[in-house]
Amino acid sequence: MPMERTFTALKPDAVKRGLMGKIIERIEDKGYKIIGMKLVNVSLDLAKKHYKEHEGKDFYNRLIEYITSGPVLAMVLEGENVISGLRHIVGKTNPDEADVGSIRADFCMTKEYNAIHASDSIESANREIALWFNESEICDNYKTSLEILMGI
Ligand code: FUP
Repeated sequence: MPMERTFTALKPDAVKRGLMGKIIERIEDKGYKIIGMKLVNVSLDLAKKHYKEHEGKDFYNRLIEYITSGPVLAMVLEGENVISGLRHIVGKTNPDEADVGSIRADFCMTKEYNAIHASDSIESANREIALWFNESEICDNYKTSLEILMGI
């Protein structure tokens, strides 16, 4: 099983609704290790770079307006297959289509305000981690109890 890193961000609706603790609890309960975490007022420049693949789409302007409308809790996670595993926990973009038990199904009503972003591939994860975090902000100098149990 490959040990991976991914980027995830709790969006302004999750921060403003007081859902940060509940969502972080799901991440920690799964066993993923949080190695970076900060509350960010997203600049227009960062928003455009983060969502560059969506430039030109009909929802793009609203998406940029929304992600810059309040703080975002940015995180870097580490774990076995964390990229696809976290996407599974997050659920499909549209909360109506997300599996019950996923974050988006349980906490969200619309795909515009869907609480959380999670990188969708190794390439995206590497790009997004480098975009949002400096190397000095990564705290991977500790072991979780699960890592100790697994002897890794
Ligand atoms: P996801 O990978 O599930 O976060 O979804 P996408 O990368 O496809 O889309 C990024 C964000 O764009 C979504 F979280 C919400 C927004 N979006 C819309 O507002 N309308 C759409 O039809 C699709 C995406």
